[in-house]
Amino acid sequence: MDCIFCKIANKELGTELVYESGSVVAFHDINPQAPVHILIIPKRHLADLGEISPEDESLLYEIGVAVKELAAKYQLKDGYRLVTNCGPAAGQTVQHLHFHLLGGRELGWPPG
Ligand code: DGP
Repeated sequence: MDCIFCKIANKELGTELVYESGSVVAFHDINPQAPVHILIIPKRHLADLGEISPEDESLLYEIGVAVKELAAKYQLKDGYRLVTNCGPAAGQTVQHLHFHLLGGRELGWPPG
């Protein structure tokens, strides 16, 4: 499978990882929409949240820990947003589950 995020997770592209745990990595978004814009992904390929199964229970916890640690690392003490786009109507462009961690500015609501 030709998946750019699998290649990043496998360290094939030299993308700087800002966080890594057993099943998760995180890196800066190539097209940042906020001063802090990090993508948090599972190492294992899942197209989106629709593909999670009971075996991913600890993975989702691990992603939560990654969010918490990255929010502390990047000093997002005033708040942040965690977003996952699922499917074309939501604007998903990379078919590997990822969570956008956005912060460092005021974030409007509702999103576009
Ligand atoms: P989404 O629209 O939710 O599928 O967001 C995909 C994000 O992935 C988008 O904000 C740009 C980012 N992205 C795509 N390709 C690369 C890449 O090769 N490296 C990095 N760092 N980010 C990428």
